[in-house]
Amino acid sequence: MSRMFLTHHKRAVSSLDGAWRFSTDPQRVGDSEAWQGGLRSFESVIVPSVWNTKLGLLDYEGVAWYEREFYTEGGTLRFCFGAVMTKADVFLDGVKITSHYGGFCEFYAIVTNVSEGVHRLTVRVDNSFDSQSIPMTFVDWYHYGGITRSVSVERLSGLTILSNRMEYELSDDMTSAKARVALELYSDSDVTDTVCVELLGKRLALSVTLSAGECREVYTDPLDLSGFELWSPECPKLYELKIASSSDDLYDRVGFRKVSVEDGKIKLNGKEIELLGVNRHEEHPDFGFAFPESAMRRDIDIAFDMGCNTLRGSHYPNSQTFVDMLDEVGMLFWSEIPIWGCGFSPASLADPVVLERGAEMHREMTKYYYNHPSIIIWGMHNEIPSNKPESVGMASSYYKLLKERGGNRIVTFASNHAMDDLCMEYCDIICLNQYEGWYGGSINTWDTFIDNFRIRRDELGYAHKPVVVSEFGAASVYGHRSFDTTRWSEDYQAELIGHCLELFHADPMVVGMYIWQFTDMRTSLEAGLTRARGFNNKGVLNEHRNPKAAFFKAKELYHKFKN
Ligand code: ADA
Repeated sequence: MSRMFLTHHKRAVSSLDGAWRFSTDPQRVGDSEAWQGGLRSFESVIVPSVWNTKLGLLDYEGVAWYEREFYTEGGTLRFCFGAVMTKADVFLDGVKITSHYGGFCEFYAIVTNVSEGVHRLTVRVDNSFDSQSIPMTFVDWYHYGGITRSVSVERLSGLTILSNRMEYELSDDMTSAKARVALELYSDSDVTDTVCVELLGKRLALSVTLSAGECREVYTDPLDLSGFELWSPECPKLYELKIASSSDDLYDRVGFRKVSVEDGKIKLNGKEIELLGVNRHEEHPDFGFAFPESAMRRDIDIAFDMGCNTLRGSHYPNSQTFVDMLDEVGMLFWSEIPIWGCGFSPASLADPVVLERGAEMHREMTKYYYNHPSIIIWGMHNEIPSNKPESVGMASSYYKLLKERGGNRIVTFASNHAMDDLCMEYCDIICLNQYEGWYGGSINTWDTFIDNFRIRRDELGYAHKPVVVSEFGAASVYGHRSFDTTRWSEDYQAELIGHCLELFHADPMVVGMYIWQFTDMRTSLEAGLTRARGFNNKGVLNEHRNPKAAFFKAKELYHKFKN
């Protein structure tokens, strides 16, 4: 996978990015005609990309096939996909080797006894949406499709380290830690080998025996660590974690920090912190979800310039590369899965297929993103009908799952039912999406809203739960200026955002704010009917990252709040 550092020194990794053959399958005849045996007609595309950026395919939704050849010296191969939007069936030389559901997380397939020579890899991609898909049919972003993140093939032999998770507990004075590393190990043959783990100059060795084809999780003994610097936004100190067997290795980066909710405040490393943030989609109209890495870095620089100390990855896991960058620069992150609930009926909320798909996405997110110190918040879901009794099962089960698997993180969800939400038991902080002054009310009704919510929160017995306003904002068309601060003007948006930021900052109940949103972005055909240009225009930047008046307002205030 594409990361900001080399994850393997010994393991042979070959990129499969670049030109692939491609064919849409609007009639869905590929299965009956066995296209996995070879595409009959095709054009070329570049992987990673979304197919929608090909001329003529902007609104194509459905099935498409990808194939390419590659050469291997043979043996045991691991095919790694960064993300495929949304359902992938993968074939090697016409034989299915794996299927995966969910467009924003990595997955892999291991195949043994591959012969030396040239082989064909085929991927059937399906990005159709329905009442059981996650996301569902109706969302406020664009339904891109394709192989959107990098693909690679690795050659494995002997004891292989598939993944790791560093669990740690800091001492009270936060100068030492007890850490242990969970290792997911695999071997293609019967093997007994020693796995060495190195962290901060300490080294542990454990002997492991696996039988051919076995995949197992083992824990190292506890490592007593001292002398490290804490990871924080001011000093984002990262340490290399090296894991090696005699035939394989895995490198990762870890950081030590503590996030907690105490006395109605969020604390990082024991110090109160105010979250000054913005919601960001990993989307660009020229690239869709296949967001270029250089542009990621530029977005982070822009967010820093704006004065943000946090981003919300609305509304799905962002690429590992992006989160690596956040770890490096000390930007705090909220990561969530693409349950975007406006389209959810109460029946869907309780649908076992939907529940399990969401649970699996949470398991994947916590598995692959566990070691990132920048992630301080896991988001369970966004704007599900959490005022309906059917939502309680989803909220309570995801809360439990994330608390059990998510490490030291705040677990929450974004509610648009401030006054009648039934799920607020299942969050460490209360997060509200509210659009006073846009979908209803006015700029001035924000004050009443906050006061009313305080009364409700206290009546519910949640006075200890701090509040973050996870979404608020107004749309503006870039370049549309007005003396009268009318809606859709940059001036109205700047005034509303300025008012909200001052209000939230001054209120002791509110410990954080995430403006909706970082940039304008293309939205779905359905949502686009009510959105100028078919874009959600609530960005403080336009889609090309040109700043609107609201950007400068937020910049002025965020920098003021920090000083
Ligand atoms: C919701 C939703 C966002 C966006 C926003 C808006 O709160 O979570 O994804 O759709 O509304 O612009 O209306």
